[in-house]
Amino acid sequence: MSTTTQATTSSLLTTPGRPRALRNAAMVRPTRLVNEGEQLTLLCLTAGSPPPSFTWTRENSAALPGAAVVDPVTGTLVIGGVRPEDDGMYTCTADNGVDVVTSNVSFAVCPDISGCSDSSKWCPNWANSGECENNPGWMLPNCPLSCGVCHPDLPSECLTTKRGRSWDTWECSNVTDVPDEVRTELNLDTFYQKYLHAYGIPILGSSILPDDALRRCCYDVLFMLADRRDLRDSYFNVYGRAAIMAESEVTLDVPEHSNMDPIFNTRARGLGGTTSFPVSTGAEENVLCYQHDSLRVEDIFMHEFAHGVHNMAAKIVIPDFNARLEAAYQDAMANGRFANTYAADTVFEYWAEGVQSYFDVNHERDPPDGIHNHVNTREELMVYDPVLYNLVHEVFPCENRVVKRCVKDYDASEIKVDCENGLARTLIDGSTIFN
Ligand SMILES: [Ca+2]
Ligand SMILES: [Ca+2]
Ligand SMILES: [Zn+2]
Repeated sequence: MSTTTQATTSSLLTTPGRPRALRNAAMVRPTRLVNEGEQLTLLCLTAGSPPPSFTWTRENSAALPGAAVVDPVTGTLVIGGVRPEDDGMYTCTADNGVDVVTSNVSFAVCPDISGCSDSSKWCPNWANSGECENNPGWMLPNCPLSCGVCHPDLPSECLTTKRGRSWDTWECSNVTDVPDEVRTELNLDTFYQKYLHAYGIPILGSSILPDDALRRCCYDVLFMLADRRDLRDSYFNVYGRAAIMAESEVTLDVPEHSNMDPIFNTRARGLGGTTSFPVSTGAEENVLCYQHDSLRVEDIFMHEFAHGVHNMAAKIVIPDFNARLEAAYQDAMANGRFANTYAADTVFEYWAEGVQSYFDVNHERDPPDGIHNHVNTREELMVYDPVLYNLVHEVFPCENRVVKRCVKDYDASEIKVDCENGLARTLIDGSTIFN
């Protein structure tokens, strides 16, 4: 799944009588392609006694990026805000005075291409057949991305390894094994043994996850990506997926999250997807509304998936979305809105809490209790913070009403799809999911 290399000093590893030897592997998860501006984490996995010290170097003796920081204890190298020129091969060296081991990792950086787009989905095909040279008068202005006008050095994988358009179909009822072609294309760990899909976006769980938890997750993804084709295409295109942890599983059991700080095992029952770790997660006890769930009062997966829609779709597809959201957040903070709530924590939580209220699945506390306030409905959000409401509405223009996970009245539910000017292209009948 990633570009690990084995330690180059295997003879040392088998020499008897030595202190426990080092072994060492450098890796970047979950893919060797990273997007410009994102934080990149390179791991230097090792074990040994005494504990080693770590050194990172680059090929051709190039200097480490200015934004690179190495954790002296774990050896992890973090580059905050990676730039295209930071790409290439990096070498981790671990030395504990007994052994010295090295391993390499390389990655490519996809530049931000949001300011350069093709006007037709056929542009890549036309470019491949030589049309940029044969017909430049039309091609260069209409297919600037595929013709390499704006990014002549664009690594081809930045275009060709993406998945493309989402599907017009879904299967949210009949849970199956993970299809081989999906497992291969998304490099899915064998932890995942159960599968549904919403518009081709995999909905995943382990063998012990109840099927109904996967169905509810699939309904949520179907629901939250119904409103705009461009947004679900984007979530699909960056290999987006959703997963539900069984009640007995924890955050680090999710393969994409297995290298996170273990504190997330007790702190989180779901995380939003990002383009680096493109899985949005939730938990069985919450999606199925178990009585003993400590977070039962609110829909955690919808909160987390709102992060995923933001990170993997809205900010990529909608012009100036992040700048406008940030401005709304700053204005809210300056005017005391969401004081003493989680929405005030960061612009990301401001967004996700706003989405929860828009879909009437937030918790309500009045006075605010440090996490929530009185705003927990669409109507209240519209009155309390109209700018945030408008941003949420821009992403969810169909104004669909979700079936609440504790009410489960799917029979009477419909999901409008692809709404422009309030007019839906089609409808999804909610009763087809739980039958
Ligand atoms: Ca909330
Ligand atoms: Ca309220
Ligand atoms: Zn959040």
